[in-house]
Amino acid sequence: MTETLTIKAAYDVGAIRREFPALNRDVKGKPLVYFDNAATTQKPQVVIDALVNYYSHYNANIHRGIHTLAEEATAAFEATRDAVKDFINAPSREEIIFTSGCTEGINLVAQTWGRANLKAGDEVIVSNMEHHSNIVPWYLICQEKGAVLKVIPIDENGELLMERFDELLTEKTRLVSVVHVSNALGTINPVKTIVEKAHKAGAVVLLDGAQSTVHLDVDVQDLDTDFFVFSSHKVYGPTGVGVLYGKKHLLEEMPPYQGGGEMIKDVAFDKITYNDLPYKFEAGTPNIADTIALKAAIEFTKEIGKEAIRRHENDLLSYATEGLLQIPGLRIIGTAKNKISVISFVIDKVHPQDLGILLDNRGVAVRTGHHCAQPLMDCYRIPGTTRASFAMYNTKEEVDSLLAGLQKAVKLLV
Ligand code: C6P
Repeated sequence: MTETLTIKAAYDVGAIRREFPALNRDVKGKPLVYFDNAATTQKPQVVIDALVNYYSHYNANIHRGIHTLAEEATAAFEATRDAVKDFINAPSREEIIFTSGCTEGINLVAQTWGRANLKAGDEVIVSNMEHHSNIVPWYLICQEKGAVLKVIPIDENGELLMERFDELLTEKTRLVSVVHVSNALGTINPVKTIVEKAHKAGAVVLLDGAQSTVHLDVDVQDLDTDFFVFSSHKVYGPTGVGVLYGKKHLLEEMPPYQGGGEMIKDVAFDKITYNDLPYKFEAGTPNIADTIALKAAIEFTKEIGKEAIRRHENDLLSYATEGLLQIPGLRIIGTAKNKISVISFVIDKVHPQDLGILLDNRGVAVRTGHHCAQPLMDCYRIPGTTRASFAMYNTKEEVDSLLAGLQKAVKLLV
């Protein structure tokens, strides 16, 4: 990055924006306002360059060849593992498993840890604000094993009812799997307390960090979580890569997930020895280019500084919340005290999809629908919301465009 120092000194959002080529484009003749960051963030030039550089200069398979290209590719791939280890403060690189994303990370734990440890009558606890990725894998394994899936309810503000969590925890609880930050509400959950309580009850904990990793400082040792998952594409990195962090003693005891090359030491038809961590869980040729480019995304974020980014995003959240509340008939869904920069809302007599289309006509990209969190929508008795989610490069002027678009839409539709 060329302008890092300027950015650091005064949070120069203009300089940050210049690093993201996609932000320059127009949509329907209007400058793009990209507020769908919780779905996926835009990519800075350094990430795009890392991809092009790999394919242009050292495209090779990793861990297999002894030729120069293979060694360069392996070194770059493994350097991302070290960068991720530091990014989430994991104790060791062996505990960082590359996956295709959050979804695969959770499925991996359900299919390996879950299959090995759950039996009939055991209990798994999730919450009412989970993404489908943190419901369906547990539903499947609980069905297979005869285990029971229990749900922590939420209140009207979108906060977990912690006293109900206390009641749900029993000696039968084997695992608690909750979202660190809700994608549909923005709520930051008290995950440290959840981990402490679950551990006291003898259960292990998985935290879904899909939405938290980009906004908060994640320290898996401080959280003391057993498993943590996130996706590269939500932290300014490429799609198709994710991370599963797991405590070493648990990963070592878990059976492999997929079988194939790389995850083995010795193969004979009557006996197979598995590879050491982390490779035991990385069968086949991985997503080399995108994993390498994830390191560029992490370094980019670190250079700007997560704290500065968070301050900027919080300003946008307050500014947008104030503005949205002036729109007639608008109700914010998710009013927790502790929130990240995600605002979901509904407007009386307006369907979120109509709103999404009208906003897109003005170049404003938001997400509409149930946000892959149908049980949460059922809880609020709504089919879906309109969601604006802010990233490091968004501006108050862009929020003004959203507000103007909403004012117009309400006049047209109500
Ligand atoms: N949420 C959203 O627009 P993947 O698809 O594996 O990268 O991430 C899944 C996932 C898991 N948990 C949470 C809390 C999430 O928000 C997501 C992805 C996107 O909100 C796409 S549905």
